[in-house]
Amino acid sequence: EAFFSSNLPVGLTYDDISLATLYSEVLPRQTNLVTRLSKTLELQIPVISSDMDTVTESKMAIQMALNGGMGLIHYNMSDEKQVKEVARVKNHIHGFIQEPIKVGPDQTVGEIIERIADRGYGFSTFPVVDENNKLLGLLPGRVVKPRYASRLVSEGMTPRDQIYTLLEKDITKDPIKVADKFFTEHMGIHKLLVVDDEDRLRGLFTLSDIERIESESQQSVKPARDDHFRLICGAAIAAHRKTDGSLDRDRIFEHVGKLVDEGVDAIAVSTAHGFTKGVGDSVKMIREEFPDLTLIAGNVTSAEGVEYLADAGANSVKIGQGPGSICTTRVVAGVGIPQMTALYVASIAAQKKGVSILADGGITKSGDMVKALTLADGVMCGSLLAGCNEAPGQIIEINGKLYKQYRGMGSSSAMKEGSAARYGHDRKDVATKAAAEGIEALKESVGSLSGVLRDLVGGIQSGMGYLGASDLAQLRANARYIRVSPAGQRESSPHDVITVKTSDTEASK
Ligand code: RVP
Repeated sequence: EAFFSSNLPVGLTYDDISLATLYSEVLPRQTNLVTRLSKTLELQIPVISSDMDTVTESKMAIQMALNGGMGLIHYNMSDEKQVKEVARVKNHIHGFIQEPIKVGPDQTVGEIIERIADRGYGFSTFPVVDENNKLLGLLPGRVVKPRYASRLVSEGMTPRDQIYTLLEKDITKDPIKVADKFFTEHMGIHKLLVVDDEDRLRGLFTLSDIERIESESQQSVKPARDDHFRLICGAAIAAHRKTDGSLDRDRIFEHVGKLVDEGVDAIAVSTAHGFTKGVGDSVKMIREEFPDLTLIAGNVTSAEGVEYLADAGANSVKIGQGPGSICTTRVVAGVGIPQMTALYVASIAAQKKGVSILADGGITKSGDMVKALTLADGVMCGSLLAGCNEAPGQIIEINGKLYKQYRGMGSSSAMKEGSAARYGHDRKDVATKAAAEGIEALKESVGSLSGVLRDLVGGIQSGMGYLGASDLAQLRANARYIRVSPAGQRESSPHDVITVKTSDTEASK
């Protein structure tokens, strides 16, 4: 009956609606974009880069965090490689480094050079400690050279009695200020080690970090950092299965455990269909073993799906089935819900359960972000970021134009490399019968991520200004939606003119 009386629920997406303006005293630049995904995870801007193999590896995740957001490292690689990618982000930049990378006196300089390349360290000076973590010296960058590869660390290090140190108990109040004063007083010194009463290494400061922190405090958007002042980083995992199809508990624990050891800030159990026993059970298992870890899970597009994953222990649920620019799930499988409607039903369930939600896929401009953020706590982007220099892959030139590859994780080529699990298949399926749910595409090369994010964030701030919202909670509270007619949609983009200059980036279309 409902079917014929056109009482079927309506599915609306970003372009189907517009936001009504409200009286405002808020200037866009005064808005605060901080968002919270769990009790422990806060981002400075509500933007996350997708866990896709043409979007997020360590380079992208580092820049996302430096710009206040978070990258979710994809899982189309071995567990070990992914752990290393996370380590690269967590080691990238430091204030007071509480667990500094150290070396032993009996290692060769060659071994240290190899480790630097392997882990992607951006520094080459290391404290030297004995097996009890007692400070023996400092290996200066100027001796970490291939020429000395066969020499021992102990031969090249500056000995203990010639190194400046501070006592841990003397820096408890305002460590950054103490370090800043020290570097001003000691011209030419770039590393300051911190030790305990027994001369065991407890941490270190570097001059460049202290200077960066000072310049950051003057920027409007701050980097997303953890309690130890390291950049925030997330990683996606599959619901690992054994060959008989049952969940591989040991592998899940081992994989997550290693990521946690590296300091990962969020784990996402990331699949195309999250309202499933496999995803629910994986989340439950991880929650029991890692009670304090921020867990993201998905994807779902129903209230029941959100509640199911929240009950399993997820802190944040990814919403989106079929909206992605490279996604063919709706074409191939005939399922999915347009994104604004999906977010709406999900947001009600999320509020009830006290979890956050992420709007994943289908975002093509900053206006879509503003609309999504009236219902979600963050947005997840693939297509908007895949053309950035920091996305994996080379820039390709075609007829004088520059592009980067962008492919769906459900495309057959990506599934062959490991993402089949996300779509409920295994590698054997892919070789024979799995239907691809994604395509391979190109994105125009758009330069550095910070430029792209600046435009996107600027757009979000403008939207908030129009709605009189000084923070994201107010944006959610103030939103009033207008359904846009087809003529209204035409009116919404530039029309009836000959375009001379398009906007500088797609973001501000
Ligand atoms: P978009 O930003 O519109 O490019 O969408 C990116 C999102 O699309 C991802 O975060 C993911 O949820 C989804 N995706 C990734 N691969 C595929 C696919 O092959 N179908 N879909």
